[in-house]
Amino acid sequence: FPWETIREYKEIRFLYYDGIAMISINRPEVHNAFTPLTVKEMSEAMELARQDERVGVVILTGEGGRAFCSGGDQSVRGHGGYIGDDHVPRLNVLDLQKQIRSIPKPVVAMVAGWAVGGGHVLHVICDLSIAAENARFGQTGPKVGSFDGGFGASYLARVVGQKKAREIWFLCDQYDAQDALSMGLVNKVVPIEKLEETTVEWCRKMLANSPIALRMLKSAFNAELDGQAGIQELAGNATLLYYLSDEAKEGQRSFLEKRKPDFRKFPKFP
Ligand code: 1HA
Repeated sequence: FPWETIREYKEIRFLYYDGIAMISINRPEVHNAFTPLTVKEMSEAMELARQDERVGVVILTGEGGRAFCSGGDQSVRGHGGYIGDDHVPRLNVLDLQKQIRSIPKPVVAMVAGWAVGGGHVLHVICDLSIAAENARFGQTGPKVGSFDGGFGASYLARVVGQKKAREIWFLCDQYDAQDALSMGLVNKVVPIEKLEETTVEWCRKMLANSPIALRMLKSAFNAELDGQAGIQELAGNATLLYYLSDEAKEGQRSFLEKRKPDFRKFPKFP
């Protein structure tokens, strides 16, 4: 597909094609492990994708065909977090996780090769995951001295169930694409040559559907799990829809025209 670069970055690629934004981690030599800079760039790209009215769906992936993402770069892990040029320890991938969850557009993980550790959590949080046959999944935290007890544990358990989620974290085993499909961890498995084509096809199906319906559904799926923050998202969408109505516009107009609002003419639905 003729992807165009939206913005140049050091550690990611950020591309656009036909309603789809693609954020791709570009550190294949370390299986797309992320540094604080990688995550900062991904966060900025995610925000740009959110603001860009051309974009209806976001693909998250990694370069090279051998890895989606291998989690935090252990070579820059320091005292209290992952350390960048400013010498400050950070766990900024947690903020990116929240962005993936709250962007009101579907985010699709396109997974070839390794999705492990914090990289596995990223695909778990995406709305959909499409895997190549060479995909390998797992959590490694308890092996390398880390854990993600946030979405990485609780949302994983919502996806695959409590027993399986505890197995994944406690044993740190690796799972192939078929294992992942059978536990509901991915939506589809395809040969690697078909990975991008299939992912774009799925994106196109979503792009052909009502964007507000998709937006409402994403926030509705989140609302049950995300407490007040989830309800805030859903309610924000309700406000958006209300602002589109004549009834809400009458309130605004009456204020600006310094008169009493006339809400009597609006229907009182059963
Ligand atoms: O848990 C968290 C967090 C929790 C809370 C809040 C924030 C968090 C943020 C991050 C994380 C984490 O991600 S912790 C988990 C970190 N990741 C890992 O433990 C996975 C480490 N990698 C591996 O176990 C293996 O590389 C592999 C199973 C994915 C692939 O093995 P393979 O095919 O044998 O390749 P390998 O030779 O190991 O890797 C190729 C190169 O990539 C190696 O470098 P080279 O020897 O060629 O110089 C390898 O060191 C490098 N590499 C792979 N993964 C990482 C990495 N370098 C740094 N960090 C990595 N994560």
